[in-house]
Amino acid sequence: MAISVSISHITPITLFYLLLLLLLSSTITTTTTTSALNITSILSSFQNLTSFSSLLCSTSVAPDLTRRDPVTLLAVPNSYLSTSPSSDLTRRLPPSSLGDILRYHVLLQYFSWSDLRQIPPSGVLVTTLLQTTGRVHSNFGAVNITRDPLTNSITIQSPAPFSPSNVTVLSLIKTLPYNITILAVDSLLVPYDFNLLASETRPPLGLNITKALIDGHNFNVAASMLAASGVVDEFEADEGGAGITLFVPTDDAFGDLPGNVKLQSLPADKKAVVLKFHVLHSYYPLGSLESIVNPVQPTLATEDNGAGSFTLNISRVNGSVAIDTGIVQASVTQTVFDQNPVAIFGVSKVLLPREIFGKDSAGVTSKPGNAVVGTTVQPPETSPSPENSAGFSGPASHLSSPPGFREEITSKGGRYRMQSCIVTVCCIGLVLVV
Ligand SMILES: *[C@@H]1O[C@H](CO)[C@@H](O)[C@H](O)[C@H]1NC(C)=O
Ligand SMILES: *[C@@H]1O[C@H](CO)[C@@H](O)[C@H](O)[C@H]1NC(C)=O
Ligand SMILES: *[C@@H]1O[C@H](CO)[C@@H](O)[C@H](O)[C@H]1NC(C)=O
Ligand SMILES: *[C@@H]1O[C@H](CO)[C@@H](O)[C@H](O)[C@H]1NC(C)=O
Ligand SMILES: *[C@@H]1O[C@H](CO)[C@@H](O)[C@H](O)[C@H]1NC(C)=O
Ligand SMILES: *[C@@H]1O[C@H](CO)[C@@H](O)[C@H](O)[C@H]1NC(C)=O
Ligand SMILES: *[C@@H]1O[C@H](CO)[C@@H](O)[C@H](O)[C@H]1NC(C)=O
Ligand SMILES: CC(=O)N[C@H]1CO[C@H](CO)[C@@H](O)[C@@H]1O
Repeated sequence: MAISVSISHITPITLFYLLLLLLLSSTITTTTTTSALNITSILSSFQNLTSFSSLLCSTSVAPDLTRRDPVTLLAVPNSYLSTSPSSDLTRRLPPSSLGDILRYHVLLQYFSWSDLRQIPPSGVLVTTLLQTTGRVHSNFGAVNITRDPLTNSITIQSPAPFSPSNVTVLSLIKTLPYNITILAVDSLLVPYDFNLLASETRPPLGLNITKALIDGHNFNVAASMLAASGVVDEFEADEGGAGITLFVPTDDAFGDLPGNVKLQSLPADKKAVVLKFHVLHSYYPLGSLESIVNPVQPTLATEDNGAGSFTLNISRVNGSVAIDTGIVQASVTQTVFDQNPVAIFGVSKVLLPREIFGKDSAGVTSKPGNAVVGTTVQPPETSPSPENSAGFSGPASHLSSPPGFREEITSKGGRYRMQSCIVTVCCIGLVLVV
């Protein structure tokens, strides 16, 4: 965005415009960086991490990382990765096992350098991406970070007593507060009791999801929608990697949809987005869902539409797992299928994304007096999408005042909506001044 203003033309109004442009461009920058936490490109500027970076790609762990922040990544520099014991692991293990070991290097918490300096000698327990796969026992997918108070040296190892593998932090490579920190460590860290052989020989499940749903009797509508839209092939392809978790509405749930929700008449691409909104890109057995650390979970629809959108809020309510889309509250009613790496749960309601079915969105034809979907009434989407943040020059079209700030301004992405609200309010002010 090049701004050239000759001095003679600077008037209070021009200044006002400049101020607005500044505000707006800061909004745009933060928005683009949110959706672009690309670990491969961050690591590419470090010559001594090229091998580790290519391992992340060859084991398909890198794409898992774009959907996770905040994270602290334990990276092994080339010189350490090429020597024993790390080199033995990279040479010996198949990509699936190596992928799980690398997931153990992704801590699901942001640590600044000073946070690390304040770690107590008794240590802190931090969950890793490996824990979310359900492929480890108890909390062996977590790490215990300890600091020696005398030398300040930081050691990371499994919380299991007598775990043989440990790593020492060498240096801070990079930190982007409060999303990602990359630390150099002196070796690959092997999770305790990690059954290298088991994941090595884990056969591809090759589950036919449509058939599993038809066999579950209660899921015929979902089964036919999945098969007709073709997304089921995509889900089955995702059975590798970190696995998948599907929430499948019962036939009753489809029957109970309010009359103003025209799910079947959505265009095919939107219908596919709604279906992908029912799937998490990790294997979560019921126990993991019940104790989920991060309630707001990205879905497969998030991957196509950008970080912060199409998320599900998963929590434990009244002893069962509740799923909140912002406009629909559903609960998990049964386990249809659970075999690592695929979990399929029945849910009591169709999970309607507020991005499509929120008030004033295209998916709902609202008739006054008709039943409102869910309980919360959503103001129209005001987050700066590429079209309306870039095209600021055409003022009139985007200057409508939102009826109010969104309720969940603490959630991810909320801050940008807040910012855009401020911009909108400023714009209205400007129009009044002019
Ligand atoms: C990340 O960046 C690399 C190049 O820097 C590119 O090849 C890759 O496709 C990007 N990945 C994503 C998920 O954007
Ligand atoms: C890796 O390279 C970066 C600069 O590119 C440097 O700051 C860092 O100390 C190096 N780390 C190791 C462990 O060699
Ligand atoms: C972490 O390690 C420290 C030092 O070995 C130990 O005292 C502490 O109990 C460990 N914490 C956990 C949760 O395992
Ligand atoms: C880490 O491992 C090394 C070698 O296996 C061992 O000598 C050292 O005591 C371990 N450190 C801790 C803190 O467990
Ligand atoms: C999956 O099962 C359904 C229903 O039994 C069947 O129509 C479909 O052909 C199967 N798909 C594959 C890839 O075998
Ligand atoms: C998620 O849902 C729970 C229970 O409904 C609620 O307490 C919590 O505030 C929600 N969190 C977010 C970020 O929406
Ligand atoms: C939880 O249980 C209480 C009492 O049985 C009930 O009033 C409430 O509506 C339930 N909440 C949800 C979210 O199901
Ligand atoms: C690159 C990135 O994701 N940046 C985000 C880090 O987190 C803060 C909020 O904690 C956001 O404002 C940034 O956009």
